[in-house]
Amino acid sequence: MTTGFFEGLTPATFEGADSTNPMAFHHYNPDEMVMGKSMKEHLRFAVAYWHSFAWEGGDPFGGPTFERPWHPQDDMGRAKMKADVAFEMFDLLQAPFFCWHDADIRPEGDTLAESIARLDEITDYFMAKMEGRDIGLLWGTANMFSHRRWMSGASTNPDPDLFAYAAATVKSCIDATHKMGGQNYVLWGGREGYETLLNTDMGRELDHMGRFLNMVVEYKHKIGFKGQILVEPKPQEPSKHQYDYDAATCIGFLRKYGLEGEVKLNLEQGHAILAGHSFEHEIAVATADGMLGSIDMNRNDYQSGWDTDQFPNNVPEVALCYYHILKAGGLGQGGTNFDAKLRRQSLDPHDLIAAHIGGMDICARGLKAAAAMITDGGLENALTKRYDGWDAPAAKAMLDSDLASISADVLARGLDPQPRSGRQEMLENYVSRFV
Ligand code: XUL
Ligand code: CO
Repeated sequence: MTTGFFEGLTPATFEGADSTNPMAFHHYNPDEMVMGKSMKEHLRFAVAYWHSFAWEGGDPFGGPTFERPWHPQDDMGRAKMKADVAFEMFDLLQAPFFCWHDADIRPEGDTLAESIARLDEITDYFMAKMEGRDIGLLWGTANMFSHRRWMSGASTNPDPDLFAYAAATVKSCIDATHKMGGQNYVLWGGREGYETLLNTDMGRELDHMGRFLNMVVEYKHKIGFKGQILVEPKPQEPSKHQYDYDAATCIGFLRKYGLEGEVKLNLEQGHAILAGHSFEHEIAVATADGMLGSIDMNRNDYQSGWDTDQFPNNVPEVALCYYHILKAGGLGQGGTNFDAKLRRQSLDPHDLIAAHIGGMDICARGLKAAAAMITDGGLENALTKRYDGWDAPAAKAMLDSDLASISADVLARGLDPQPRSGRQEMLENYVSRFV
């Protein structure tokens, strides 16, 4: 028996690019092989519980617009109804993964003990539903930003009791993720930052955050959790400044606290844009250091300047992201999480399904374009050519030399280097042949 929420809808199937059925896949064909792996294995799509089921459609100017039968979300019966609907949606999309925050899936208890007991109960309920279904948990995480207790941060809070509360909260979420066979555990520090430096001891807060993350890693090993620990960069929103500003900042932070071999990055398109980067820039920064863990695929509205978390719709952008991901060997234990939400006027259950179908199709097109560029080798050949001077033994040896010797050699040879074209437009034209 179903809840009836998605009445009239049947599981989306691949109908090909010529189909006009808005509830079918036109490009995402889970079993289609791309560079030796199925699309399903490459993309590892996940549905984000918070946007799809917990968000009620409010914005800074107005309250909820969605009226779902599981609202208000303050009782376990309705949490289970929400889970029933969520799994019906996973079936309709053939989604291989989902992701949650504790706060999305269980109502807050009167005490932490009650909140944890509820988390345990709802994750058991999930596991019963996962039995016999081809779906896994891509990642779990703790929401340590919505409740007022977190307003001054979690691990960076000036009050040690909050650090303790955060430690207990994260422990419960790692336990639940581990129990569900989760592939990753994510920490996004929504309030790990500051509103004003006037009341902030930044050095101390960073040390506390570094120690906290080390505790997370120690606990992971203690319980034998095999998932990756990931941090998610974002420069601001909700805090004025967040410590996990962007990929490069996070990598520096992880190195400073000895975590570079233990923690990787969950990169999000919208966060890259807020930091003044492109998404492929963030992916390239991470892959250059072997730090890519997983991605949150969405898009920001380029005019509003907010983290609007819309479903992706830009094939050329998405293609370049998957190009860098494929070049680095793929997503591994990570995946493509739709950290994306409907617009608040998109009220209907159909909208929720269509949004995901569209996002999955865009990613499939991006993946296929990326694979075609890799197979063709045009960009790689251009790179090889651009750096080919470095193949010469004398050029390589220079890296082990010193400034004075290099200078003597330059003067002796009367070197007068001539600039060469970067060929940017030709390369952009090349990419547009594939997207
Ligand atoms: C917020 C955001 C979060 C994280 C998980 O911008 O991206 O949803 O992905 O806490
Ligand atoms: Co995210």
